[in-house]
Amino acid sequence: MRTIALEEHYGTPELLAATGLDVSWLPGRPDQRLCDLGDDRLRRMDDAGIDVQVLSAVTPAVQELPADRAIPLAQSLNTELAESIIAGTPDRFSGFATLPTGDPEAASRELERSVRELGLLGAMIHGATGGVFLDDPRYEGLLRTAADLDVPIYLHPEYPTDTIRTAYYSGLPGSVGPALETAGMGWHFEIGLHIVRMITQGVFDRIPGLRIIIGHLGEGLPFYSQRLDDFVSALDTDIAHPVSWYLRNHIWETTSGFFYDGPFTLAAETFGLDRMMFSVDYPFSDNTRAREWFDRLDLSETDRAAISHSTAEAVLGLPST
Ligand code: GRE
Ligand code: ZN
Repeated sequence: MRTIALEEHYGTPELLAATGLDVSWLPGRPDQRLCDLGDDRLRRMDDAGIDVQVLSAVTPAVQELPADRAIPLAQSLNTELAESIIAGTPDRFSGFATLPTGDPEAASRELERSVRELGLLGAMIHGATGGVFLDDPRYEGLLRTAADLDVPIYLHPEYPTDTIRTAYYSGLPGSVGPALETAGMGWHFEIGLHIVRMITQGVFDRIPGLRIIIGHLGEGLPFYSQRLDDFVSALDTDIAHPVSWYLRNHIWETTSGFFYDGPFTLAAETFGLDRMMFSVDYPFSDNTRAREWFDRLDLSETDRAAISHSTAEAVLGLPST
């Protein structure tokens, strides 16, 4: 069965040099696989029966660079992604654009160029840029551009600001702080909160065509959905629906990095099985582990095909297979 994976990261030496990103401390040494877009990556995809990776630049991509560096770097990354990486292996790779979100107007123009001229499938945005969330009015134009182009935004975690880091993650042994502020826990809470901020600020009421994808089986939101409806929706917001309605109508979610039956079942119940899509989170998670877990899930063939490829084809505007 065809399998498309949507949260699959890559780096380039130029990007890593510009951001100074060091992920060599992580278990499994993902740094050794990040920049490979050739035989090793393809062999690991083949071993796990993954047909297509939708590639995205590793967090935080260019988002924390000053605009005069972020804009040209985003442009060159997107052009290289489309014209050499994807063009060289179009049946195996697609991609999400990298956006210089520190300059929202430039980000909007780059999204338009990436979709219209380069054929990228949408964009990945990594959390808050310099602590500014997407519900800030300055991002309304960028989000409208995504809706007008009819492409999704994949909202992925990014490193916390220094204020958050000091308040929540300091004073812990060894690399516990760096692990907890990122994939160990903090990242997931931050993206869950980010989505609820967007919902309660009326972003989806104002931009009904906006489609957001999140990873990690819904970034904790399934667990908090009833609580959000009980408390947040009841407060004096101007939003048209309970919080959970927006989860079931504007948000899609992937299995990236979360290969557990219980959270999967809860996510499917909260969002709807028809909004769930297979992903790995390569190279930070293992293709084969994701595949073996997915194959063991108790699903009808129709639901398995939907999660494996057909929902992604619809969300990404790919031909259905
Ligand atoms: C990611 O998905 O970007 C990621 C990292 C570091 C650790 C885990 C992880 O960048 O999933
Ligand atoms: Zn990821």
